[in-house]
Amino acid sequence: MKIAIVCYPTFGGSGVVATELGIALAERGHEVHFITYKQPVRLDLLNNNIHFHEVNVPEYPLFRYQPYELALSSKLVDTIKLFGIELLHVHYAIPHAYAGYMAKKMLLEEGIYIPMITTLHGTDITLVGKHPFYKPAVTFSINKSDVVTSVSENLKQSTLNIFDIQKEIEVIPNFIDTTKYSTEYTDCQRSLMADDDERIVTHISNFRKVKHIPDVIHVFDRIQKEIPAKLIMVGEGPEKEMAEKLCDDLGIKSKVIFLGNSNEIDRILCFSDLFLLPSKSESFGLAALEAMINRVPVISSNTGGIPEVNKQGVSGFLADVGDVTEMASKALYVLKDDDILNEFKENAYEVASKFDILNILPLYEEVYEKAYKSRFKNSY
Ligand code: GMT
Repeated sequence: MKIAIVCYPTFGGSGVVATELGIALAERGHEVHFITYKQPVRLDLLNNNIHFHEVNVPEYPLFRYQPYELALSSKLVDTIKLFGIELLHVHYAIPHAYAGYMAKKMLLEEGIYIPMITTLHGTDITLVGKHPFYKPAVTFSINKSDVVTSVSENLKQSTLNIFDIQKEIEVIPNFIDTTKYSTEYTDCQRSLMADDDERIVTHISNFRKVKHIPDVIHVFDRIQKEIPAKLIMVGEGPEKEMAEKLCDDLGIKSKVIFLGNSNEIDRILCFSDLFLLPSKSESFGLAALEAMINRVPVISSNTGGIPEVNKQGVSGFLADVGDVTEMASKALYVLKDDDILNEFKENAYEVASKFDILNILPLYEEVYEKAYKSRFKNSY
């Protein structure tokens, strides 16, 4: 099948999921066309089955805001026609589902029907999408999608609670390509990060408020008071400066390493002993899943879809949002004893394996079939 994928090309989870999905589809023989404003960060190889089309928005002084949706829908129309694309999959409702619907309508005027799948990722619903400024347009474009999927059961329920949705929402959880994480991978260069007797605690995110970055630092502060440990903070975002200052104020600056954005997440997770994800809201928690497949147990909040990924007392522990005392106590329980830590590491891997792309990809192919067949009905 010839598939167009629209996504954000950045380090965020929705872009990562869209990119990994496109790569896997291409490996299965589909022709995949990524359409976005920059080559996605996890997409390094283009070939006969993987194409990238850049959306350009020319600056015009009259516009206070440059019309990206307009440029995207025009690019979609042109690319779909030029390559004979059969199906459109948009990741993140805002503004992708909206632009996708406009492209559908324009193409229909020319007698071309293109089914659209919209995958809801989280903040497009729970944070940004529900804002009154966006809500009518988001509701409209979800309802006009041919198939709607959500990355967790929790996100599906939130979507149904927040919006007036007439469409069925299918849950297709995020996934991981287990073959990319070889158990033989030992070139961790752990010694560059910490001494042999130190435990390594890691956090990876976009450093937005929703990630509760101060909780990461307070949990680590309590850990390092009891056992030798280092904290590795990976990512960039608005809360980073505050985080650096907090480490300074707590006198733990020398024990915290800020690495910035990285394309080598597996290398970092390879030497990590524990992953912290104390988010205020999280539809799934892809970063936690990536940690778990690298045998890193997770201490997280119990919000949103995280409990569908991190299993209490098995792959790690969950606590109420903001309960840093409980998170630190469970972190110490996991970290203090080698045997316990090793058991959690193996469990984390086992739990993560259930999200193997081989189990999830067919679910997407199924919805593609369903959407493709919908071309015989008028879904407008
Ligand atoms: O919050 C992020 O990490 C970025 C955001 C995004 O849109 O890229 O992530 C959302 O989608 C991910 C992939 O489906 C999920 O794993 C994250 O849980 C979700 N983030 C939130 O719900 C806050």
